Amino acid sequence: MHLKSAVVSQDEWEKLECSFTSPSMFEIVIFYLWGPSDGVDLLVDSVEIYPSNPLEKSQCADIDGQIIMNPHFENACDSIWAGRGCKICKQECLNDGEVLPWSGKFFASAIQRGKNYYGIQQGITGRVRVNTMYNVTAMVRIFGGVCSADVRATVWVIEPSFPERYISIGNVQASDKEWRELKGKFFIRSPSKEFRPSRAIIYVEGPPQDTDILIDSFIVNPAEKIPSSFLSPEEECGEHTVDNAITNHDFSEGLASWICSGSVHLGNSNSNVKSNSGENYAIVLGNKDSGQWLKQNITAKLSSGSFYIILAYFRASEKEVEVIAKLKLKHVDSEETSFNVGRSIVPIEKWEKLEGHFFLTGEFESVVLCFGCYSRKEFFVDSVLVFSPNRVLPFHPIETY
Ligand SMILES: [Ca+2]
Ligand SMILES: [Ca+2]
Repeated sequence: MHLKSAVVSQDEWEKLECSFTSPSMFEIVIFYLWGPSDGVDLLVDSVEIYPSNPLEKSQCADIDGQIIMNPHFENACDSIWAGRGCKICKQECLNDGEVLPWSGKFFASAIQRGKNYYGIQQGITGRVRVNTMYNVTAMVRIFGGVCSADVRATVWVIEPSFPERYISIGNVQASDKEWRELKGKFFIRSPSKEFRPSRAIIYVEGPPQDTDILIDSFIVNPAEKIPSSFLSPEEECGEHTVDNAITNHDFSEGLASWICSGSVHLGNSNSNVKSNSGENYAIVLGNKDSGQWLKQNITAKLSSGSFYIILAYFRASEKEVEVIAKLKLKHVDSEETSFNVGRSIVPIEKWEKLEGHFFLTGEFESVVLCFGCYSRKEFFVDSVLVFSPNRVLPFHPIETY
């Protein structure tokens, strides 16, 4: 969809203003600016996109990192909060004034719920930040059906080329007699800031079907940021100890615990390449046959239903090398499968970090992590880390189900 174009110069900033109607159904919408010919830099200072109805503009602003729009259900914005498999209504009171809002004039109710996981939801794609801890406080209640039931809040995250994740925020035993506070936290773990979810939805569900969920407010605020050093192997293996699934991750015990069926040998800092950690690193020669790559069997260290992050440092011996991280996975009663879990083009002059991730489901027999490249080029490996963010954040276990 072409929006508008303008002739701009290098002398001054030019304002480009236009409007568009968003399609009613969409998976992903990408906004982009382009135009100048090759070799000419395009400078962009600020971009604002908001609904043309001025009432809604303030609700869309990211005030103090607030990611929920209409958090108190006081505005009539049907498209912001939506039913998840059921209908939602805006209410002033229920049962002749027996149920009144906890605050303000209105609350919402999710009605005609056919399943216990039906409820109320809001899309937070684009507003939610990764690697940021969010605090959640919601006032909830139930109506009709049972007099007490568990109400849960969850974030559903979809990322490119990655299985969807359900991150549990928290739950509360809700009552039909009073409003109760649902408190929780959530954190969308990502290997890097650039790696953003293509879709994120926050939702509330839980009680038996036909019991209405009432919700008066849903507040989400950023809590504490995880320092970026958190993702660096040196830091993590030092101060914040993570549960590294890799044994002898820095090659300090030579090649112990590593499977070296191809051409693998040990290098050390006495040569002209200084190791990335400790004294040693591995030197691997690429091979078309990935069976000949550097491997480690990590089956015993992993558990099903968990998300894992891989971090490792690589460096090329001569020219730059495309290094690939593969996982060879054998499930019970099925053939071994292998898939790429990370990839990086590494230079000769410095150690380059490779970041990857994978998700394990089902009952597996063996999991082997492999590093290699398909051409007969030589590269160095050091400081290998495979960990589950669940275990790094004991104060907020990420549940995946
Ligand atoms: Ca309210
Ligand atoms: Ca080392």
